[in-house]
Amino acid sequence: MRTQVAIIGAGPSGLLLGQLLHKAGIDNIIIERQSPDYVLGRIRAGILEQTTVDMLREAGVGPRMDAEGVVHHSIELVFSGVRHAIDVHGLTNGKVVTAYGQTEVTRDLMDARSAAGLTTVYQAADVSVHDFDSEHPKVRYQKDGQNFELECDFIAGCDGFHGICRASVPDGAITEYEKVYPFGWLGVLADVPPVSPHAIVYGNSERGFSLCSMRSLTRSRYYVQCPLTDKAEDWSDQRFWDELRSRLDPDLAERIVTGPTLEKSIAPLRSFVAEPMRFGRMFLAGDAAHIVPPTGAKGLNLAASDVKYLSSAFIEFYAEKSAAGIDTYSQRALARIWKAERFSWWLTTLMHKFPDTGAFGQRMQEAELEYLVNSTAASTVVAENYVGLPLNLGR
Ligand code: RFL
Ligand code: PHB
Repeated sequence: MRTQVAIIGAGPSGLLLGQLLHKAGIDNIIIERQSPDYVLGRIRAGILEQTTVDMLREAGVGPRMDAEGVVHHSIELVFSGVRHAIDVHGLTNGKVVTAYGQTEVTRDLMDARSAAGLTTVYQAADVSVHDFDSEHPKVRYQKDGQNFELECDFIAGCDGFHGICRASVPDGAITEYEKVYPFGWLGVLADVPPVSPHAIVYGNSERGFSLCSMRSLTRSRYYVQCPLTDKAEDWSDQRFWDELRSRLDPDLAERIVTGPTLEKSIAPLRSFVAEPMRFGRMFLAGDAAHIVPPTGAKGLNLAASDVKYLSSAFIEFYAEKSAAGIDTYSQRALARIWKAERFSWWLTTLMHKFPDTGAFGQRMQEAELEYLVNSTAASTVVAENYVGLPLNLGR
């Protein structure tokens, strides 16, 4: 088998890259370890930046997102038991974010891919990448007990944090930066109307962080910070709702509609960057190269911006026979990534209770939050990062 670009991983990065390349007439095959149902069953991101929305439209999967996504003009911060709005739209000359679940983005991209008749090999076992330091890279895998080899011009490593592409790079050719946070997020999904249908609510309280988000006007997504030693089974629905209420302001606590949860899981929080993102003819994109704690809602959006740079680079290579985009991919992508890493780390630090926060640390967080919501300059910093920094950033 042969293709121009072999894509490892059918998460949002791999599927979006595949679609954009296809639109530009570039042949690609996706190799994915899991089944489509498994991929769709992972409840993750919910907030899309305008750049991501624009790219999804460009990839031909705009209509359902435009019909069902909920546009947000502001975010809200709760601290010291009081809620404050940040007018993101007003502070950024009209920019907004859209609530539309990663599951739906993935489903739309999968549907577009199968409608276009493109090949995705699901449930591929023992996937491995070879010869990416030469002009003839190869991907090997097993499917239904048989061995396959895929020859290609380029490999796109879109296989997430635990994938094999980054792990196949020789030691010494890659530098990794990492910070692991001493807590996790317990997230639930419930078919109840969101308590704040027009804003995402981030809460700082002496009991820890909380977040009120949504998937639609009838489906809510809520999170509370929890110890990493907790198990989702430790948390009955009642315990979750009581804990969430205790971290919100009295008005939201009273108005929140509770109900049976459809999903409950705990995610660890991590900041991680691997440099560079290109190794000969293999390129990393999305979670394969970097992780942010979810506080800034940046993970999926960074995956999309990587794919923007990478798809343009491949298009330039095939259409104009120019390697300029390929040669600058890593540098361009990392310039945006580090800024989103900084924002996500800063917002995580500001909003969570750390083991050493103590009463002084709590007061420092509250003082910073108080300053932030009362200063147009500080609110603008939050707003412009939240909607997403421009794609063209210098280093
Ligand atoms: P993914 O989604 O992990 O997909 C990688 C795919 O590669 C496959 N794979 C392999 N395939 C073949 N061979 C192998 N050896 C393979 N190893 C792995 C996997 O099965 C998988 O299908 O990475 P991708 O595409 O880069 O997408 C990244 C996003 O999923 C991630 O950044 C976001 O979900 C992060 N995130 C959020 N991002 C946002 O922009 N906004 C948010 O509001 C937001 N909220 C979140 C989040 C992540 C969360 N969790 C659970 C980590 C909330 C949470 C709770
Ligand atoms: C979500 O809706 O899952 C979500 C929203 C905002 C975040 C993280 C996750 O910062």
